[in-house]
Amino acid sequence: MDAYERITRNATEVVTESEGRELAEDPEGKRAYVGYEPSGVLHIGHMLTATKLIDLQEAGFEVTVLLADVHAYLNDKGTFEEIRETAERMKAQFLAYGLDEERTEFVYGSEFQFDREYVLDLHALELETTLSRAERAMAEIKSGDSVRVSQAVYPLMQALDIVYLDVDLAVGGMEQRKVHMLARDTLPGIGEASPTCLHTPLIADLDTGVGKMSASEGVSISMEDSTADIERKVNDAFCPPTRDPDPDDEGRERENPVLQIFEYHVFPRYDTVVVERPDEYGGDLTYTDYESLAADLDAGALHPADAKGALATYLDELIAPGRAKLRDAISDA
Ligand code: NAL
Repeated sequence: MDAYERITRNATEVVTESEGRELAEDPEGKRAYVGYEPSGVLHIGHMLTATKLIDLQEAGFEVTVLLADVHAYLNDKGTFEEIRETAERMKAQFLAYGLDEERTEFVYGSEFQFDREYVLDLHALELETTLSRAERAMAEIKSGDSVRVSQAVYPLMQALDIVYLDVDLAVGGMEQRKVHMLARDTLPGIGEASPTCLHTPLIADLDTGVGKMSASEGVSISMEDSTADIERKVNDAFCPPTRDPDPDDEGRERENPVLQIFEYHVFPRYDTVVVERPDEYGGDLTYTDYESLAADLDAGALHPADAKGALATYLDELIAPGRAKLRDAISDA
């Protein structure tokens, strides 16, 4: 796999493609960054961007993980003390998930976001940006029903962070795209370059295949889940035996979350995936790429129940180290 392919595999888009290709020419020592509002427990959305960070590290990138404590505060996620405590737990879980410790730097937003120079740049960006643009950028990120002034400042700080952390590539889920586009459009107005951005897909709710999986609604997977929780959730997941689940299901784009998790979480981390089956049902199936597994499910050669059994086993193995860290953190507290 060449560097560009590794950098962009499973990504929904790189903005722009030519900028991405330029980075891929010599990725060694380049810096990618991603930010998270600390929440304590890693869920499957965090794990999806983390898998992309692992790809980037394998391609030669250094990674900065921004523990966005001030952003979490501005988005009404608690007091600074509460946010800080959950951030420390998150850090341990990221490393347990497989980020390369040598190539990962964790930074708290509050380490630099109160500096005079930063605050002055922030005010300059506030002058550059209309309130409605800031509000639109936050549509898929903000919590609560009403928009606070803090939530309009939030995307501007996210844009500025890209400058202050001196990164070559900003990574995030597709829900971050409007913030990144705002950054690309407004940063030149304060004399800074537009950042190159890479966006990962959103995964459908496990139980319905509709919408995006999030910690707040629908069924999600997190590092808090026991092996039994994972088995139950995966077993109950929406997984029709064909890739076009319901042709009459007009207007509702239902995805197959079981296949999505194989594609975005399992295959990037395993060279071969084995679906165990008793001999009377044909014996074990071995796959080296996602497409063959999906094709078998489509063709009826792989039963959804067998696919789910294998998925639960692999997912459990992926989260086990992070789950152990979480237990340590909670028993220390
Ligand atoms: C992500 C977040 C906050 C600040 C950032 C700064 C730079 C790059 C990424 C960042 C958190 C993100 C979320 N908006 O929704 O969790």
